[in-house]
Amino acid sequence: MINLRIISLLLFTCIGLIACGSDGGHQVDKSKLPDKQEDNNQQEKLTEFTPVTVASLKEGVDFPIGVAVPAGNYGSSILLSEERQNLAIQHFNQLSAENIMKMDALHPTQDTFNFTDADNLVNFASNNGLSMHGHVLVWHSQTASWMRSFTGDKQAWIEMMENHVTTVATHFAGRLKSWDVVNEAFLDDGNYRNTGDSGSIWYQNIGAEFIERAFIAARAADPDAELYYNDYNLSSSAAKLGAVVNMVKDFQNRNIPIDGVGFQMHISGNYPGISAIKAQFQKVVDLGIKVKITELDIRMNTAENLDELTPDIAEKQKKRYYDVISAYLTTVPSAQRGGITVWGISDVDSWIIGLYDSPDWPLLFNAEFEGKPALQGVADALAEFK
Ligand code: 9MR
Repeated sequence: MINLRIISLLLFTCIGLIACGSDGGHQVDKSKLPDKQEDNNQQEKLTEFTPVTVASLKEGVDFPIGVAVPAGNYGSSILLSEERQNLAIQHFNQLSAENIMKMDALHPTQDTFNFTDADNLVNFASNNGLSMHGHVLVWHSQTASWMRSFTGDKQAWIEMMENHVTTVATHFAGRLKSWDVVNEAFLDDGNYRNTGDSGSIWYQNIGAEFIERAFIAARAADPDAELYYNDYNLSSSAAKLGAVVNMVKDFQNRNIPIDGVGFQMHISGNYPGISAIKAQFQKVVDLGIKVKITELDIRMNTAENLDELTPDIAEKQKKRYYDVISAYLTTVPSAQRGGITVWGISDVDSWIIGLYDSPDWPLLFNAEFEGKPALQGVADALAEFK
């Protein structure tokens, strides 16, 4: 009873202080203070985009600074676009194929592999001094239709999957720096992706064992490539990253090869928070393997409902890119940096476009292929912490 009284007395006092505004115990008459919030807003309203003076993002950086690019039959193929080629060569030292090294592209029928488009891209990269990150050997999405209708027992499925991994990794052996070996095998709650529309034919037909079998086959086919497990929401979901960490520990105990974890990082302007991102990176750093940001893009129009990118939002995006890159560089020691890849060159190429009702500008270059303030944010963080 007495306790209750004391609690309610405290509560009333607190509510009173909050209502009046409290400054270290003194009551403050808010009406006499300038409206700080409004002042700040007025100060922050930008009428122009802040200048971008980045000569080359990769300059002086000793780890991969990558970008995903379309190739093959995709409309905006880098091999047909001088603007994209120029920016890729000027700013980046690594490429990922956005689509053309996926299962459906490389292995259209059970007995046919089609390496032409991917070879053209890999040759373009090496002719211009860029390394390649392979994306992706085994994924539940963009599988070939013959794979989805494949029938056979568990052993037959294992052989079918291993044949894909072995043939593809052997074909590119010595030409790729690294591979996403398995992509998105876990759900956000930490369970294996299994049934439903976005279920995994690999898990359904082989079980969790498909993951280690893919890593073993990839290592045997290309002993020098770094092998990554790659997934989205790893910087926000403790349950999902927890499952990945447990898998890596299990692999390490049983000598299954794995060199790193790929954090896709399709994120927004305000989520996840920077301290959460750092804490999640740290969990993989603690395993002694590499951390790679594999698919970075930052959506900015999740709440504002804008028609076009304003200087203010561009500035927020610049700070957000700066913060994310800084978080990576201050958390991941040099020896464990697998690098940073953005998922596309120009905003017009982004997979985000068309996904939502409102437009967005998630990347480092605008529709005119000019560097955005976001580019400056990345460059500033690299210069400060690399
Ligand atoms: O950017 C890719 C887009 O062009 C494809 O239509 C899409 C199909 O699933 O895949 C996109 O890339 C994805 C990547 O391969 C894996 N992580 C998520 C990426 C964005 O969806």
